Amino acid sequence: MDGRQAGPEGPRGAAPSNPLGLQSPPGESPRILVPDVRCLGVTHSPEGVRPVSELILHHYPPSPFSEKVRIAFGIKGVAWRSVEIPRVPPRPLLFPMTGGYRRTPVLQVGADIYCDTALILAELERRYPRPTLFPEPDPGLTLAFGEWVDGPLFRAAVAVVLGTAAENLPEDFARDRVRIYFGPGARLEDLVAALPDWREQLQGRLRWLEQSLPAGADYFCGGRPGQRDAQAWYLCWFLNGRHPEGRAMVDAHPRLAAWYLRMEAIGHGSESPLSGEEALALCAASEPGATATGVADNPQGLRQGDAVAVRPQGEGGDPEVEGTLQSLDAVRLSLQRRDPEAGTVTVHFPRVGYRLRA
Ligand SMILES: N[C@@H](CCC(=O)N[C@@H](CS)C(=O)NCC(=O)O)C(=O)O
Repeated sequence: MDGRQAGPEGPRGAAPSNPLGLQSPPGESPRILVPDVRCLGVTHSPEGVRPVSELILHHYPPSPFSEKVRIAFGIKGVAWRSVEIPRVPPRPLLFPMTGGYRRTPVLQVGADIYCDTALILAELERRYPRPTLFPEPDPGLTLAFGEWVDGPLFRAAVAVVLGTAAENLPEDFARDRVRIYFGPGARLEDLVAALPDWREQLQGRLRWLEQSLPAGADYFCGGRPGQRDAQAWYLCWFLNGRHPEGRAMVDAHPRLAAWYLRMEAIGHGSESPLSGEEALALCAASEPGATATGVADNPQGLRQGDAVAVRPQGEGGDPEVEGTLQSLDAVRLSLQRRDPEAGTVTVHFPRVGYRLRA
């Protein structure tokens, strides 16, 4: 399987009807349907970008951030390979490729590794432009919406889910997750004690979600699902699956409740399993793809080939990934690494939300 069968030319692909190959639904101006995706580092070509290799997602089924990517695969209708990783490190078959990046999920395409769902979705859009994840004219707002869902909204949901399930959580899992989402000083007992407050924090934001869904529209940006839907979906999916009253919290909002059913029907595209060993061997046998950009002028004065270290911003205790700087611009940064098991790998991160240092 090469990921192409249901890709841009696959059953959900649309015949180009404008210079960017985006299709206009009846009654809508094509101009409005051409999103300015330069902020994603995405350049649409009329032909689209043919995938050179299959999409391999390293994830575990209950992972909410992974669900964001899985539903995006469904929206695009692509074929992908699924590698199931442990819920808690160590991850000895994945870390040789990522250099120790510890968040989930990770997308692998040959010897290119994409970290963070923001970048994974941008890369998916680059490789499979149609149907677009950005049916709206303001993709910057979608990215900012995503940062809000992944930040304050997700943290409130995690607090309510972990706080409610506290007595039944495996200790190492609970300690790990409280640390990465609430910082080094946080304790599960504090989440439990503050549960009534966290519930209100969550409910107030779910109300904002409802108010972001236009009345009469099937999806967040109108008639077609896109990245805003993927963002909102993973959060509601997480609540539904992990909190006894999660579905009721969503269903308390009539527009969200109806939208949830539409999203549920989208599915995950065409998924087939792959072992971690096979994915690592495939990485070792591949060369990273060429990156288009060099290193842009930057306030730290970093240059191509410099030894650098990258980690998510914040106090989650994430380890740094080390490598040599290969490319950098306002959207993404890419490191090259050599590993005895994985070979030469390029590891890509979004620029926003990651701390880069020499
Ligand atoms: N900003 C990251 C956050 C990802 C994240 O926090 N994922 C959770 C799983 S849903 C995680 O990494 N948990 C710890 C782990 O899997 O080791 C992204 O968008 O990919």
